[in-house]
Amino acid sequence: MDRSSEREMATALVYDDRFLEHDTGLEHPECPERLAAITRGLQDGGLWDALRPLSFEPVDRALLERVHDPTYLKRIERNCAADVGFVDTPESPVCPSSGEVARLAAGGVVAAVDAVLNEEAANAFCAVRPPGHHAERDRSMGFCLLNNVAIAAEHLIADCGLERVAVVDFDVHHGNGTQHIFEDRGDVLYISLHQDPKTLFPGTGYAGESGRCKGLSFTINIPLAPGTDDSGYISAMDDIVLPRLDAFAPQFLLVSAGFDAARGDPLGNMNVTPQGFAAITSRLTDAADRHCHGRLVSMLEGGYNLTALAESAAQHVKTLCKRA
Ligand code: OKP
Ligand code: ZN
Repeated sequence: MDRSSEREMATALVYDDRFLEHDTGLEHPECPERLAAITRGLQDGGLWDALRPLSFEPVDRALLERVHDPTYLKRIERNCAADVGFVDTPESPVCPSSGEVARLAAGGVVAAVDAVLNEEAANAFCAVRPPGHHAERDRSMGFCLLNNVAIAAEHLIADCGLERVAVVDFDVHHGNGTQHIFEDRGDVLYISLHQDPKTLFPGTGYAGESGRCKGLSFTINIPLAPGTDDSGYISAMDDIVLPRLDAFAPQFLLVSAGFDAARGDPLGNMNVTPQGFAAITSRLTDAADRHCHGRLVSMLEGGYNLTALAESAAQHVKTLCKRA
């Protein structure tokens, strides 16, 4: 096999320096330095040169409007253009370029999905910001503007014709936006592991929230006690996530990869080590191998301790590369 065809099934990377232009102001945890930490972690881990960089454009407007309310999209544009400073909540700060940066991030995850579907990459990691999983159809929450993972899932179903897409979200916070966007549908399985909502933002994600109508039982919430470590996460994966994924048999696996369950994260209270993130990730790549030829696209959500973020993301990406 020549070198170019070896590269064909590498792990793809979505990254663009323009993601650094989303300026959240002084002392905001969701800062550009997060991506700088990740790119440095990938370089220090010897992974950077093994990744296949993808090129991408801002997400298509028609796709965006299938996930988000046009009134909300206009509000993002207006608040950016008028330099209002935030959208809907001061927790979601914006600068004049934030709307365009968010559209570029969403376009990046869509390009990653296309590259994997077209067998130009085995799987992909998207080092994007702003994050997405708290963004509701019609409003911003918790640092998130556009729901990147929901846009990727909707693209797979509406544009690519898939019938079953699974989303696994291991960010320490519950992905309320992703849950709500798909809670009445049976074609997108949403599984979230997160810190007990009694103890953490956004206060949703109880085990009893399990979907509605056709979506009943296609939302799986796994609240975990503060302090949960690698062994607690691995048990939750083995006992709940993997059996549920196996029963659903997804045609594509999307991952909301937040690294704020890491030990030392300033927003979460969990104790996952970089090796723990590798163990979670290998279970996900194994599931993708069993059901969908390894098709998996992972995208960054949270993670706010820069050292832990760099090491955790590197272990996550290293594990993706092993399958490529
Ligand atoms: C975004 B992601 C209470 C503070 C909560 C919002 C946290 C958003 C996390 N007002 N702050 O899931 O990492
Ligand atoms: Zn989070």
